[in-house]
Amino acid sequence: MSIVIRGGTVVTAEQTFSADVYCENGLIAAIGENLEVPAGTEVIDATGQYVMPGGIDPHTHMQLPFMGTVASEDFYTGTAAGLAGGTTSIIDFVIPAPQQPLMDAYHQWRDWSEKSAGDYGFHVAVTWWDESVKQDMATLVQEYGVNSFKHFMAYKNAIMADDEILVNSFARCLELGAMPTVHAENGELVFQLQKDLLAKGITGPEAHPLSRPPVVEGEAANRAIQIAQVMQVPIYIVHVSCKESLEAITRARNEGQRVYGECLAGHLVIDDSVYRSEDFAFAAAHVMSPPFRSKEHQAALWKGLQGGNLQTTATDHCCFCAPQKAAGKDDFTKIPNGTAGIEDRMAIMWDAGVNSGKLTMNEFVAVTSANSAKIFNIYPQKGSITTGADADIIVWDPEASRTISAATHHQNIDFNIFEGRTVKGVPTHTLSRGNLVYKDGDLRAVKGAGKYVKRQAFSPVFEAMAKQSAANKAQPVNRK
Ligand code: DUC
Ligand code: ZN
Ligand code: ZN
Repeated sequence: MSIVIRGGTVVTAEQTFSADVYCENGLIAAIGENLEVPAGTEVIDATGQYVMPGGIDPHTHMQLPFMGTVASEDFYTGTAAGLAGGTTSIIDFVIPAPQQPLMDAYHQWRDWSEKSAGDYGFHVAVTWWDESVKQDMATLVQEYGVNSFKHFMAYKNAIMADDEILVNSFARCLELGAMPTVHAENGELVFQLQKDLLAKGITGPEAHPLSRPPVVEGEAANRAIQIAQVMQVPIYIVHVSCKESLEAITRARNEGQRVYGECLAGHLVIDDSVYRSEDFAFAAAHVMSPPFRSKEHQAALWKGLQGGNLQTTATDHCCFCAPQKAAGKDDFTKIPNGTAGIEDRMAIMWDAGVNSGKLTMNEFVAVTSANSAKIFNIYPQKGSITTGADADIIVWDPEASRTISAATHHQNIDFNIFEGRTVKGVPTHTLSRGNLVYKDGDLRAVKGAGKYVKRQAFSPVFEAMAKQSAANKAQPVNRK
């Protein structure tokens, strides 16, 4: 199948230029003005539109078993919703139960993800530690193309990684050339604060942000970063939601440490007033961790993106419907944590970022695809418009508008945290590996068409860090 996108303006993280883009056999085969293409090639007219890399969402949880239930969005519905919104690849999370062999969990998730409509890969969580975990990490990296491992510093008595696990796992990541990532919240503090709030009779969703204040996130981010510094390993902090953790990242980066930060579209535009709604269902629908923060933190996150201290945007897409959220009617700690966003991230980032002048179009591409591809070592296969790259492409109409609503979205959830927001700038076409999977409101996602994306270990940052460590190698003192 071949498609040519004619007359558009190509926007990548580096440059903006007029060109046609010809796609053949799933790849970008040629880029140039007035391209000559074989007869029978399908033509997309992109006049007045931007042609950009498909979005990469580096943080999703499709059909995650979590907090006594299972996320309602599966790999098909979730990746299909992503395609409708211009996201063509995801990196989801394999989360082994404590004591579950990593390989068992990995195969379980691979099985579930077979039905994906868009491309996908996995970070694998390290939720416990022994020699078998260490061995499985090597197998995952060397045979299965996993190059990142996740550590939950929260969720005590469940999947929380303590400092011993962090240190062991970070050291193993370094040996394997894999990126350690962390969910940074001090799980012990969250646990104690939850108990205190319940004891005081504050049992509703308004207690959720009180149990996870910014300092709890900042402490964990700082600790993880400092452990990574001692271990001389790079680190990626997922869903940075507040000034405190951004400051920890910024401080470390200013010292030359290789620290990366991700923020969520939701954290950039929604504030914590949602938890004080008198409508339980509305407030509970926003329960996710870390929680939405005050506007002051939102402003800081935008500056983090603008200043380059935050490099990626994601969604933490993790859907629970109202009946599932109702499990926490009398106890906020039992509300399953998670919100949706995969379908809306690109439009939110364009509308709130590019339209407001906070981001250039090139920065938009950087934070929605290219930087994730670089950090997780799949660039330029993904995140670029280059000859030979996967033909994951969006054609973007900057003048068209859409009002976001659960009534019209494709996500398998009964609520949309961006409900009623009108965004200007939407995809008119989405190509996934050269297949036209979305066209002007018509979603043509194909179950099982998504491909697993293997990611090589030892991204360039590991080489740079190895050179620096070699120069600083500790030497014993020769005593007579
Ligand atoms: N936070 C959520 O809100 N949901 C899933 C896991 C997480 O860390
Ligand atoms: Zn998390
Ligand atoms: Zn998550």
